[in-house]
Amino acid sequence: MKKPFDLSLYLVLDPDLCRQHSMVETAREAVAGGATMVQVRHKQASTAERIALARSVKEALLGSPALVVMNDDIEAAVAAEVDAVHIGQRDLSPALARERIGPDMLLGLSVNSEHAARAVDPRMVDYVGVGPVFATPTKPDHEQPIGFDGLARIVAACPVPSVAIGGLKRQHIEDVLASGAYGVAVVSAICGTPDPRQSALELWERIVAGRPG
Ligand code: TZP
Ligand code: MG
Repeated sequence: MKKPFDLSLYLVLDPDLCRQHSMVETAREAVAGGATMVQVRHKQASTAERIALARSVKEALLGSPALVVMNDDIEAAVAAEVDAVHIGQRDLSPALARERIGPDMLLGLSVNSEHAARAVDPRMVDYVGVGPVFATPTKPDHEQPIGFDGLARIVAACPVPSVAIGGLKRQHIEDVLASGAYGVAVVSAICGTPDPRQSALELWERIVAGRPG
Protein backbone atom coordinates (compact mmCIF):
# COMPACT_ATOMS: atom_id res chain seq x y z
CA MET A 1 0.00 0.00 0.00
CA LYS A 2 1.16 3.51 -0.77
CA LYS A 3 1.58 5.67 2.31
CA PRO A 4 -0.63 8.72 2.70
CA PHE A 5 1.47 11.82 2.01
CA ASP A 6 1.41 15.44 3.09
CA LEU A 7 3.17 17.93 0.81
CA SER A 8 2.85 20.86 3.26
CA LEU A 9 6.55 21.37 3.94
CA TYR A 10 8.83 19.41 1.66
CA LEU A 11 12.55 19.63 2.41
CA VAL A 12 15.04 18.85 -0.36
CA LEU A 13 18.48 18.07 1.10
CA ASP A 14 21.54 19.58 -0.54
CA PRO A 15 25.02 18.29 0.35
CA ASP A 16 26.69 21.62 -0.47
CA LEU A 17 24.38 23.71 1.70
CA CYS A 18 24.20 21.24 4.63
CA ARG A 19 27.58 22.03 6.15
CA GLN A 20 27.08 23.29 9.69
CA HIS A 21 24.61 20.41 10.19
CA SER A 22 24.89 17.16 8.24
CA MET A 23 22.10 16.15 5.86
CA VAL A 24 20.85 13.56 8.35
CA GLU A 25 20.88 16.06 11.21
CA THR A 26 19.19 18.68 9.03
CA ALA A 27 16.47 16.17 8.14
CA ARG A 28 15.89 15.24 11.78
CA GLU A 29 15.77 18.84 12.93
CA ALA A 30 13.55 20.00 10.07
CA VAL A 31 11.06 17.22 10.73
CA ALA A 32 11.04 18.13 14.42
CA GLY A 33 10.11 21.64 13.23
CA GLY A 34 7.30 20.43 10.97
CA ALA A 35 8.75 19.21 7.66
CA THR A 36 6.43 16.55 6.26
CA MET A 37 8.61 15.10 3.48
CA VAL A 38 12.39 14.88 3.05
CA GLN A 39 14.02 14.31 -0.32
CA VAL A 40 17.52 12.88 -0.62
CA ARG A 41 19.04 14.75 -3.57
CA HIS A 42 22.73 14.14 -4.06
CA LYS A 43 23.78 14.58 -7.66
CA GLN A 44 27.48 13.75 -7.15
CA ALA A 45 26.99 10.60 -5.09
CA SER A 46 27.03 7.00 -6.32
CA THR A 47 23.98 4.79 -6.04
CA ALA A 48 25.62 2.99 -3.10
CA GLU A 49 26.20 6.31 -1.33
CA ARG A 50 22.62 7.40 -1.96
CA ILE A 51 21.34 4.12 -0.56
CA ALA A 52 23.42 4.57 2.60
CA LEU A 53 22.30 8.18 2.97
CA ALA A 54 18.62 7.32 2.48
CA ARG A 55 18.89 4.56 5.06
CA SER A 56 20.43 6.97 7.56
CA VAL A 57 17.72 9.55 6.90
CA LYS A 58 15.03 6.89 7.30
CA GLU A 59 16.54 5.78 10.58
CA ALA A 60 16.75 9.37 11.83
CA LEU A 61 13.06 9.90 11.02
CA LEU A 62 11.80 6.62 12.49
CA GLY A 63 8.67 7.22 14.52
CA SER A 64 7.83 10.45 12.71
CA PRO A 65 5.15 10.61 10.02
CA ALA A 66 7.52 12.33 7.56
CA LEU A 67 8.16 10.46 4.32
CA VAL A 68 11.54 9.91 2.68
CA VAL A 69 11.90 10.56 -1.05
CA MET A 70 14.81 9.64 -3.33
CA ASN A 71 15.62 12.03 -6.17
CA ASP A 72 16.17 10.50 -9.64
CA ASP A 73 17.79 7.20 -8.66
CA ILE A 74 15.22 4.42 -8.98
CA GLU A 75 17.71 1.72 -8.09
CA ALA A 76 18.66 3.52 -4.86
CA ALA A 77 14.99 4.19 -4.06
CA VAL A 78 14.09 0.50 -4.40
CA ALA A 79 17.16 -0.74 -2.50
CA ALA A 80 16.70 1.71 0.38
CA GLU A 81 12.93 1.07 0.43
CA VAL A 82 12.11 4.75 0.66
CA ASP A 83 8.52 5.97 0.53
CA ALA A 84 8.77 7.84 -2.76
CA VAL A 85 10.94 8.59 -5.75
CA HIS A 86 11.03 11.92 -7.58
CA ILE A 87 11.91 12.22 -11.27
CA GLY A 88 12.24 15.06 -13.77
CA GLN A 89 10.97 15.55 -17.30
CA ARG A 90 14.33 14.44 -18.70
CA ASP A 91 14.58 11.28 -16.63
CA LEU A 92 12.91 8.00 -17.51
CA SER A 93 9.18 8.16 -18.24
CA PRO A 94 6.73 7.96 -15.33
CA ALA A 95 5.30 4.77 -16.82
CA LEU A 96 8.72 3.11 -16.84
CA ALA A 97 9.49 4.44 -13.36
CA ARG A 98 6.18 3.03 -12.12
CA GLU A 99 6.99 -0.33 -13.67
CA ARG A 100 10.30 -0.40 -11.82
CA ILE A 101 9.13 0.82 -8.41
CA GLY A 102 5.95 -1.23 -8.29
CA PRO A 103 2.52 -0.15 -7.06
CA ASP A 104 3.40 0.77 -3.46
CA MET A 105 6.04 3.48 -3.80
CA LEU A 106 4.90 7.06 -4.39
CA LEU A 107 6.07 8.77 -7.59
CA GLY A 108 6.71 12.51 -7.90
CA LEU A 109 7.38 14.35 -11.15
CA SER A 110 8.81 17.82 -11.83
CA VAL A 111 6.62 20.00 -14.02
CA ASN A 112 7.48 23.42 -15.47
CA SER A 113 4.70 24.11 -18.00
CA GLU A 114 0.96 23.75 -18.50
CA HIS A 115 1.70 21.39 -21.37
CA ALA A 116 3.67 19.07 -19.06
CA ALA A 117 0.98 19.41 -16.37
CA ARG A 118 -1.76 18.27 -18.73
CA ALA A 119 0.36 15.27 -19.73
CA VAL A 120 0.57 13.98 -16.13
CA ASP A 121 -1.06 10.57 -15.83
CA PRO A 122 -2.57 10.24 -12.33
CA ARG A 123 -2.44 6.45 -12.63
CA MET A 124 1.37 6.72 -12.64
CA VAL A 125 2.20 9.94 -10.81
CA ASP A 126 1.13 10.76 -7.24
CA TYR A 127 2.26 14.37 -6.94
CA VAL A 128 4.08 17.03 -8.93
CA GLY A 129 6.77 19.52 -7.99
CA VAL A 130 6.08 22.78 -9.85
CA GLY A 131 8.74 25.38 -10.48
CA PRO A 132 11.03 27.09 -10.27
CA VAL A 133 8.75 29.86 -9.05
CA PHE A 134 11.80 32.13 -8.87
CA ALA A 135 15.35 31.87 -10.16
CA THR A 136 17.54 30.24 -7.53
CA PRO A 137 21.29 29.78 -7.13
CA THR A 138 20.60 26.39 -5.50
CA LYS A 139 19.91 24.89 -8.95
CA PRO A 140 21.91 26.87 -11.49
CA ASP A 141 20.60 24.86 -14.47
CA HIS A 142 16.94 25.43 -13.58
CA GLU A 143 14.18 25.94 -16.13
CA GLN A 144 12.61 29.32 -16.88
CA PRO A 145 11.06 30.73 -13.66
CA ILE A 146 7.24 30.67 -13.75
CA GLY A 147 6.26 33.24 -11.10
CA PHE A 148 3.05 32.98 -9.09
CA ASP A 149 0.84 33.42 -12.18
CA GLY A 150 2.55 30.54 -13.94
CA LEU A 151 2.36 28.49 -10.77
CA ALA A 152 -1.41 29.00 -10.53
CA ARG A 153 -1.95 28.07 -14.18
CA ILE A 154 0.22 24.96 -13.97
CA VAL A 155 -1.29 23.82 -10.66
CA ALA A 156 -4.78 24.20 -12.16
CA ALA A 157 -3.76 22.00 -15.10
CA CYS A 158 -2.35 19.21 -12.87
CA PRO A 159 -4.55 16.23 -12.08
CA VAL A 160 -2.58 15.43 -8.88
CA PRO A 161 -1.57 17.49 -5.81
CA SER A 162 1.35 19.85 -6.26
CA VAL A 163 4.16 21.35 -4.26
CA ALA A 164 5.82 24.60 -5.38
CA ILE A 165 9.62 24.96 -5.51
CA GLY A 166 12.31 27.46 -6.40
CA GLY A 167 13.49 30.48 -4.43
CA LEU A 168 10.72 30.14 -1.88
CA LYS A 169 11.07 31.75 1.54
CA ARG A 170 8.72 32.44 4.42
CA GLN A 171 7.31 35.59 2.89
CA HIS A 172 6.11 33.70 -0.21
CA ILE A 173 3.93 31.14 1.53
CA GLU A 174 0.62 33.01 1.30
CA ASP A 175 1.07 33.47 -2.45
CA VAL A 176 2.06 29.83 -2.94
CA LEU A 177 -1.03 28.59 -1.13
CA ALA A 178 -3.26 31.10 -2.94
CA SER A 179 -2.00 29.65 -6.24
CA GLY A 180 -3.59 26.33 -5.32
CA ALA A 181 -0.37 24.44 -4.57
CA TYR A 182 -0.75 22.23 -1.53
CA GLY A 183 2.67 22.93 -0.10
CA VAL A 184 6.09 24.48 -0.30
CA ALA A 185 9.36 22.72 -1.18
CA VAL A 186 12.58 24.37 -0.06
CA VAL A 187 16.30 23.79 0.00
CA SER A 188 18.10 26.93 1.18
CA ALA A 189 15.31 28.16 3.46
CA ILE A 190 16.24 25.20 5.72
CA CYS A 191 19.59 23.66 4.61
CA GLY A 192 22.51 25.74 5.77
CA THR A 193 20.51 27.92 8.13
CA PRO A 194 21.94 28.08 11.68
CA ASP A 195 18.87 26.36 13.18
CA PRO A 196 17.06 24.09 10.69
CA ARG A 197 14.41 23.16 13.27
CA GLN A 198 13.50 26.79 13.88
CA SER A 199 13.60 27.56 10.14
CA ALA A 200 11.21 24.68 9.45
CA LEU A 201 8.95 25.68 12.33
CA GLU A 202 8.63 29.25 11.05
CA LEU A 203 7.72 27.97 7.58
CA TRP A 204 5.30 25.40 8.95
CA GLU A 205 3.50 27.90 11.18
CA ARG A 206 2.96 30.17 8.22
CA ILE A 207 1.72 27.29 6.04
CA VAL A 208 -0.82 26.23 8.65
CA ALA A 209 -1.94 29.85 9.18
CA GLY A 210 -2.15 30.48 5.44
CA ARG A 211 -4.26 27.50 4.56
CA PRO A 212 -7.81 28.44 3.64
CA GLY A 213 -10.57 26.99 5.85
N1 TZP B 1 14.18 22.25 -8.49
C1 TZP B 1 13.70 23.39 -9.00
S1 TZP B 1 14.31 24.73 -8.16
C2 TZP B 1 15.20 23.75 -7.10
C3 TZP B 1 15.02 22.42 -7.44
C4 TZP B 1 15.62 21.27 -6.77
C5 TZP B 1 16.07 24.28 -6.02
C6 TZP B 1 15.30 25.09 -5.01
O1 TZP B 1 16.19 25.55 -4.02
P1 TZP B 1 15.87 26.81 -3.11
O2 TZP B 1 17.13 27.00 -2.31
O3 TZP B 1 14.71 26.44 -2.23
O4 TZP B 1 15.59 27.95 -4.02
MG1 MG C 1 15.94 14.76 -11.85
